[in-house]
Amino acid sequence: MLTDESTYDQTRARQWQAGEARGLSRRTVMRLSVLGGLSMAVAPVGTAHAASPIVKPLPPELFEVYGTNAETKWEALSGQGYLTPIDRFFVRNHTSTPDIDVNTWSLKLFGTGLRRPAEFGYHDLRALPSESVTAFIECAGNGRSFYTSQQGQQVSGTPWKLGAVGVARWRGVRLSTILARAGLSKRAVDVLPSGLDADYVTGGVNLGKVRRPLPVAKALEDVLLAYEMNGRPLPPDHGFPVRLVVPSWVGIASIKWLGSIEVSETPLVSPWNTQYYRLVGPAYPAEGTLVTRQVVKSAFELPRDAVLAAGQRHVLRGRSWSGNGRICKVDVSVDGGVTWHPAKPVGQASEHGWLQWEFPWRPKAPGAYTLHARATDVTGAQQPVVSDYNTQGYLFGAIVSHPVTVG
Ligand SMILES: Nc1nc2c(c(=O)[nH]1)N[C@H]1C(S)=C(S)[C@@H](COP(=O)(O)O)O[C@H]1N2
Ligand SMILES: [Mo]
Repeated sequence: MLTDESTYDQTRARQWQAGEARGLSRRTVMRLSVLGGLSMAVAPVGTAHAASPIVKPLPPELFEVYGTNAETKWEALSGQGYLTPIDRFFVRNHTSTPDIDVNTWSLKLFGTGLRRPAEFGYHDLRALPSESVTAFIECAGNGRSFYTSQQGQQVSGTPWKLGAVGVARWRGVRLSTILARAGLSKRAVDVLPSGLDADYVTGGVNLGKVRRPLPVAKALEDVLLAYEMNGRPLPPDHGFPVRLVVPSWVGIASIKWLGSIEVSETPLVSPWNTQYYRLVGPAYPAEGTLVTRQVVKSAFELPRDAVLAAGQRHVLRGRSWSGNGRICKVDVSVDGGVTWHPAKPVGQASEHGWLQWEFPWRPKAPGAYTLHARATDVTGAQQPVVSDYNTQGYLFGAIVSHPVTVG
């Protein structure tokens, strides 16, 4: 089975180039100018939507809004517990949050990888054995703006700072449970979940429903069909009535407003694993590298350009997380990265969530300071000083400079 992600990607890329994958012909994809000089339009700000594309309130002290998307302000996590509260969890919508009637909603499973098609209503899912997982959902483009502000590189896409991530407690049914009920074929290779939000149209091209294939191995490992978030029914903006939660992988894998899942004995593709969510740039092969797992990151629960009083004791707080597993160590620098000191863990790190930490600091002299936090995960992966450039600015894992003023 294709559990190893780079093997998976190489295999799929080969099959796709050879015309063996279904879902989008290679020619269509090339016409959309993929795998090469990419030009991805940022969602236009404030057009075409009579109503707001996001249902929940987006007060400026909690969110920064970019068109159909809103990122959490890190200072809004200060004083909060381990989980990101729903009222401040970031939202990434390709179009708008749809209004779905749970009484007529159903999830349809079909495809050559199943013995028979199957359909589950909301109450059918609720009646199946449930499981919970604490996991972050993070946009692959989280931190993208730092490619430009720290590395001087132009990239396309929403210019997120570090707030396109949140950790929640998700409850639902394992994808493996319903695949087993539908009769999963031993020859099934890919699973393609599809959302019920409007078709995504960009640059005059309709790319259809938001959807992205997953290898069966990951689908069976730890993927959840979630109907609860932090103990409450999934809110509309986060996928009501049911979304996928694909722990540790880029947010696009966690399809919201789930409507159908195709299961196939032949590899599947969609624009979201061919045109988007590939690393394309000098450090990568010509066809690009698929993004799957997130990288290591850290953030301070402080506004950028925070003002701190000189001569007083402050406690700098923050959180670090990684798609490779739990965080083992966090170091902080208050002198622009010259000297590093261990931060103190607060509570436990979890495998798919983050680690909270703190660092006491008594700055003596007034002036401009640059804070840095650098995490290391269970695999030994540590945040680098520079992230390899890619045209769409995914996976910015480098240490982020956080300017503050001591006054
Ligand atoms: N159906 C659907 N699912 C989707 C999206 C979308 O626009 N439509 N956006 C994806 C992306 S890019 C991300 S980062 C996450 C964001 O999840 P959130 O809005 O609950 O934070 O949802 C993913 N699932
Ligand atoms: Mo995303």
